[in-house]
Amino acid sequence: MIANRVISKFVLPYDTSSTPYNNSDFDPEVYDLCQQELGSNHLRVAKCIVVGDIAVGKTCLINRFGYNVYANNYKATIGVDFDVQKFEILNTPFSLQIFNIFAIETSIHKLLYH
Ligand SMILES: Nc1nc2c(ncn2[C@@H]2O[C@H](COP(=O)(O)OP(=O)(O)OP(=O)(O)O)[C@@H](O)[C@H]2O)c(=O)[nH]1
Ligand SMILES: [Mg+2]
Repeated sequence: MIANRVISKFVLPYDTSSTPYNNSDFDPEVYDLCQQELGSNHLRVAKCIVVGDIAVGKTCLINRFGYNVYANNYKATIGVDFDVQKFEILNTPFSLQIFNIFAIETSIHKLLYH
């Protein structure tokens, strides 16, 4: 597992004025749940859907986050791109599923948003 995907202490925001969250540590409930999960093979899954206007940088953001790469050439996403990143938080493994959805308004958007 990539070292920076192992999160053993709460990650504070880079700039506190740009986030509505002011937590300074994991919720006690998170500590309890992670403690209960220790030693189990159960894989937790979190999901994230990235949406936004055409060519605002959704795909670039995901590629930077997941693979630390950036490409200058624009290739429009067609349909839905799907990525999985594995993490370990407080010794509990989990997968983050990232759905990268193309921007052109189509029936699939209407289906997803309405
Ligand atoms: N200057 C600058 N350009 C960026 C940045 N992020 C992305 N781009 C450029 O913007 C263009 C579009 O980026 P994408 O990530 O493909 O955009 P997208 O939102 O996925 O576009 P769709 O898939 O069509 O919805 C590309 O040419 C990128 O190189 C940024 O932070 N700064
Ligand atoms: Mg894209």
